[in-house]
Parts: sequence; C-alpha cells; structure tokens
Amino acid sequence: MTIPQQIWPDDLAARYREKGYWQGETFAAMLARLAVTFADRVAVVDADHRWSYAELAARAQIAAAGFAGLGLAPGDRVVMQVPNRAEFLSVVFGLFHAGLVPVFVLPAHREAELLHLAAKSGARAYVCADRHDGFDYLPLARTLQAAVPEIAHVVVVGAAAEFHDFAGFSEQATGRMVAPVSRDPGSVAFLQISGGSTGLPKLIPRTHDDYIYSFRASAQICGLTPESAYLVALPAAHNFPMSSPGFMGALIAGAKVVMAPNPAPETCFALIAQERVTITGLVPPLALLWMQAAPRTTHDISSLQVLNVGGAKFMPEAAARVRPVLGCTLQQVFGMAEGLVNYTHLDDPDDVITQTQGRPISPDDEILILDDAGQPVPEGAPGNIYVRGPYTIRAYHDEPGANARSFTADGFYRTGDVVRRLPGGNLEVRGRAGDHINRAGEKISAEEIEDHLLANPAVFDAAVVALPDKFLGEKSCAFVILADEAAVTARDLKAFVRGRGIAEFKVPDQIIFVAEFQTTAVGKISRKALRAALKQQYLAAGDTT
Ligand code: AMP
Ligand code: DBH
Repeated sequence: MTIPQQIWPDDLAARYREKGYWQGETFAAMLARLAVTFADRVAVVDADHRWSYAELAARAQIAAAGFAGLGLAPGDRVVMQVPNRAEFLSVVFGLFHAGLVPVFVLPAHREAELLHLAAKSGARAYVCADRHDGFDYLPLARTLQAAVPEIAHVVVVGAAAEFHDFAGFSEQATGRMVAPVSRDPGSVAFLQISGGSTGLPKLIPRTHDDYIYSFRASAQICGLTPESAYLVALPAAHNFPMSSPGFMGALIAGAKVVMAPNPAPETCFALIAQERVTITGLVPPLALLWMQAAPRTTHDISSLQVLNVGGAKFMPEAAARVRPVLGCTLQQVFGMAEGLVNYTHLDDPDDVITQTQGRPISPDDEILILDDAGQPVPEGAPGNIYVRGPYTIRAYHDEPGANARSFTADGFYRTGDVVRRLPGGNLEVRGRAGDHINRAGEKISAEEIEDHLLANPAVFDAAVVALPDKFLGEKSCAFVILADEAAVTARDLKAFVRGRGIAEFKVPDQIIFVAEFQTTAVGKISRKALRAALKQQYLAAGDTT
C-alpha cells in the first residue's frame, strides 16, 4: 500500500508555487542546506547532548543508513513514539534522509491508539524509547509486533537487547554515509495525528512543500533568528511544538532547539536560565502553572521574550497577566494539525494579543465563516470556520467517511470550530460544533470513550461530555446507565477504561451514574442531542461535585 498524494487542484498548486509558498525543497534537502549555512551553531540540546547543525545532519545520515540497513524502502511508514530528547531529531531526519515516512504517536499513547495507528498507516517499523515518564515501552513494542505483523522492525532509543538499538546504528553505519533519498517535495512527508472528534485518531498526511511553508512563515511571524532558542516543552510529536513555530521553525531559522523532558515550571525554568531560551509554546493550563510558579522561582527566566499559547482557548484575564508575571510577549496561536494556523503578531496592540486568537499565516488562507445552513454570517457574527489554503490538507489518510463529513466539495476543511472575525481581521474562538472534549489542549473524542465504556458488560449505555473546568478548560464527564443488577463504582469504571490501553488523559475525569437518558416522544434522540441535553441538565442543576 502506498499513501495517496495530497491533491490540490492544478490551478491552486500553481498559485502556491508561483507565490513562493511551496519552494520544492524536501526535509532532507532542508537539513542538508541548514548544515552548511549554520554548520557549527548549536541545533539541539538536551540533558545528554549538544549537537551542532553539522552534527545533527551527520547523525541523521547515520540513522538513515541504519534504517535502510533494516531493509526499509523509500515510502515505507515508520511509527515514531519518541519523547523530547535530541534523538527525536536524529530519528525524524534520519527517516527523511532515507525517504521514509514518519507516523507521529505521542508518548502518552498506549496500545489502543498505537495498534490502530500502526495498522492504519501500514507501517513497517516502530521506533520508541526504552522508558519515559515511568513507563516501559518494551512490553508495548512486543504487543504491537504480535498484533500487527507488518511491523517487521522495532528500533529502541535506549537499552533493549531484544530489539535494534538506535545508538548501535552509528557503529554499523560508520563510513557508509549516503546521499538523501530523493523524494517529490509534493509527496507526503509524514503522517501527523488528529485529536479528532469522532472515533479513533485519524492520520493527517502533510507534504514537504506545505509543511515547510507553514513553519518557515511561522518562524518569521514569531520573530525567530539564529540568536533565538526554542524550548520544546510540550511533546515534540504534537503539531504545535513541531511547527507553530516549534522546533522545525527554530531549525529553519538557524536557532537552537532545547528539549525539555517535561513541561513542569521548575524543569523548564532551569532550562530557560541555563540555555537562555527566548521562546516556547504552552497550552493554557501550563501557562497558568508557569504564572503561578514564576514569582517564587530562583531561576533567571528573563531571557524569555515570547510565549506562544494555544491548543485551547486562553482566557483574556489570564492572557493579560503574561507580560506582568513572566515578562515576555504573549503570542496566541489557534492552530490545527490539519493545517490552518493563526497568530497574534508580536507588535499587535494589547487588546488584540489578550482577546483574540490571531489571524491566518498566509494571504492565501481562504477562510469562510458560515452558519449552520452553510450561508455566510454577517461580518462579526459567530459562525463555523472552514478553510482552504497552501498548508491545509484536502483529505485524511484512508478515511472515506470522515473525508465526506470534514471536507466540502470544493476542498474546504470543516474545522468544527466556531469563531468570530473582528474588525482588523483577527479571529476570536467562541467554541466548537463537534463533540470532542478539549482537555488542556488534548482533544478527546466522546465517541471513542463511549465505546470503551460500552465494552464493559456492567454498562448499559454511556454518553461522554465536556464540562467546564477552571484549570483544564474542559474536563471529561461520562454519564453512565448501568446494566440491570450491575454493581460497579466510578473508580472501577475508570480502572476498566484505563485497562483498555488508552492514553491516561482520556480516562474520564468524572463518572455520573444516571437511571436513564432522556428520550423524545418519537423515541431515541441523536447522540449529539443527548450529550448536549445531559450537559445542560447537569450545569443547570449547579452540581459541582
Ligand atoms: P487538532 O485537530 O487535534 O490538531 O486540534 C486542533 C483544534 O484545537 C482546533 O480545531 C481547535 O478546536 C483547538 N484549538 C487550537 N488552538 C486553539 C486556541 N488558541 N483557542 C481555542 N481552540 C484552539
Ligand atoms: O491544538 C492544536 O492542534 C494546535 C494548537 C496550536 C496546533 O496544531 C498548532 C498550534 O499548530
């Protein structure tokens, strides 16, 4: 199976090239170029490594030789579940150098997500760390190989006798440097994952041309220069710290990438002080934690110039405290792995920075704001935002059903977000149409969790909704009707869901048992209406248990 190309119609593709958005450079060619331009400058730092651009490129070549030596062929997909370490970059650029296609999986993902994404992508290999954050990935690797026989190779960053050792690639490959495998810059470079609002996560095919454009332009909007230092505080596999402007934006600007093992204030403040970090990106709950911790820290965080906040709505009151408390400029980011990214600009007036989620990267991002009947809303009124443009996908990978729902006939992506366009063109995110939970920037599909709950024989029916939460923004709440004579507790059900092998952030924060779900006179109501009704009833009751 090969991955179909992302298809933009010829006229749009021609326009994107003509305007210089798509420059015809692949990731492998990009790193080769950066290794010449910024040769001895520091590219990436973590607790154990400090690599220059030239060294990163050399390591990527060695990794490429190692991957090729396994028998992987250009175009093959390789699932990558690597935490924030320097090796994230040598693995990803090694794959690119060998013409392979990374499939990004978060370190928090567990077997349910991993097996699905590996099978769906048709991947032939899996790269993971031995351990991270107290979790041992080797049993997960064994489960994956047993369940998905197409995964012929497991490569481990760290210690693992039974699998290929990523560090061992360097010994095998010495003296076997190879030129990058040539790829079409219009071809799919990697598969990113979507939080998704229905069912399991979907795969997002991004091309070299479109993705490089998105972070090259982001680097400029975010003011990155070779003197900048970008701290990767969120998991590197996330689209936000990867490209908005992220470590990719930092690299293309010749800046230094600093890998944080976790986003906790004390971990990151120490790294900011040590590496003179100038910019980083956080989800709103982390920004709140950092603001709470900053007044008491002993670390000097005065090098920080820009804080990007996105992934979920950052409330204006909190946004207004960023400069006074952290001493840096807030830059809001409203983005999505499917493409479209909006930024407030560094020199915008305070009210734009604190009250809006910015404006699109590209003059050729075509934005529609439509009512539920598909008609344009009056200027300034809230509506559903649709987008088409030079770095927004035209289809998910192998999802005919979702593609029919998520894209219009003329190629606009239905984001599911509700926004308002303010005078001046900035967008304000007002909410969303879909049924997912945005828990601290992690998107959770209600349907996916309902399915897990329904797998328990004690559960007759379940509906999962988002409830407001002061810290997380939203938390997940499962309303559950138990089967006759079932006797399980909320704690039992949480343990059951956790035992299904899903990312911990998806385990319902709260479980409320109810006797029945409301039905209409005609019988059953839609899941969507049911979730909305349960949420309304709950909030109206003012129950805050
Ligand atoms: P995903 O499609 O999983 O990459 O998640 C992208 C979604 O995150 C967007 O469609 C929005 O719903 C949400 N999002 C991202 N940034 C923001 C933001 N700054 N404010 C509000 N919602 C956001
Ligand atoms: O939430 C996201 O997916 C997101 C947020 C900010 C994103 O993909 C991005 C910036 O690029």
